[in-house]
Amino acid sequence: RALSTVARSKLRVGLIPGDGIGAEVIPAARRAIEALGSDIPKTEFVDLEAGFELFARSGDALPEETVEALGECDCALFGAVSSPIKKITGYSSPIVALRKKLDLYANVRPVVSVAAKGAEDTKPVDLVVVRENTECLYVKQESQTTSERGKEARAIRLITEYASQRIGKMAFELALGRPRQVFTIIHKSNVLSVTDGLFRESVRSVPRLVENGRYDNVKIEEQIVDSAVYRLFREPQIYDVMVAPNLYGDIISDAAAALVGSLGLVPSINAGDNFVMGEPVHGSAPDIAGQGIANPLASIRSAALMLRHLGYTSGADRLERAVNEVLYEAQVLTPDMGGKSKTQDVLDEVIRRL
Ligand code: GGG
Repeated sequence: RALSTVARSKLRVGLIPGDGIGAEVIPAARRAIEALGSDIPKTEFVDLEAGFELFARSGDALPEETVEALGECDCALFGAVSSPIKKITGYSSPIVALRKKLDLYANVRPVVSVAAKGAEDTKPVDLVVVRENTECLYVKQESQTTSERGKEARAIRLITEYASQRIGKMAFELALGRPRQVFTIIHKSNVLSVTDGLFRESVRSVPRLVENGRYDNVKIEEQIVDSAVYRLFREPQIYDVMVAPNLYGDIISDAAAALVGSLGLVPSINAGDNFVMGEPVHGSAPDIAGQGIANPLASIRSAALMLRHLGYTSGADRLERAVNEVLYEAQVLTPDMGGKSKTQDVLDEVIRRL
């Protein structure tokens, strides 16, 4: 469900590289957008800050100026954030907060394989994970107490009918635009019958809430999350649109990236009714940050998804086609794909093929 294509004389894009390799891949995506020329309106980029590195410097991971400035933008690109695994007083994940503040309730993550020239694609993958982006365990209401047996930690998992129905609707709309129109609800309601049960029922109720049998041709299936992961690795071709609560969607989409060669290839958008933010699925990759070898393709694809969501189809098509050609030729690839090329080389190759 693309945002309405209002006639824009200028496209204002917020850029939030975040941490680690975010500072390498987001500038690459910017260059790729700039190279589109007249396929999109004249673009203005707004550099914005957020992330753990910013928190370490300033004590604030998500400055109010960043949130306010995004309010003046048409869309944004977010790189990555590296939250520490231990609780740090005063720190909270800026990407989780941004998704909530901007009500970007859907994280849409297409996972598509592109076989290299001459290679046989034995397990072609073309699926999209639609991850609910505002609830589940990511409400981050955790607490710790002590009993006679020692420390006890608890987390609240929030699932609402409202959020489950709206993510369901977004996923059904996506399914309508895909050739196979297979729709799989991922849950664990055999164990979590209240929370996952509500997610499952709410998503299932969506076709009854829309008029004229709009989703009548969509084939609705469902799968318990653990068996879904098993089948994803055995027979990924069975999946088309997978809709999942926040945590399962996060894990499934990272795992599915293993089927298409690299996490460095998988893009996403965080989409709400009024704003869209592209974001590569990969994290900040501190092990390779600063070496100039991060794969820019997930960020360039995220830029394409963002433009498509805004209605700039020809620009999005050109970016996606150029990325797919680079993958098909398989000559200029970063080390995560088994190549020896640098971020800059891959970017140059994409731009050359635009
Ligand atoms: N671009 C995705 C990303 O940054 N992933 C790492 C992640 O999930 N971070 C969550 C966090 O650190 O808050």
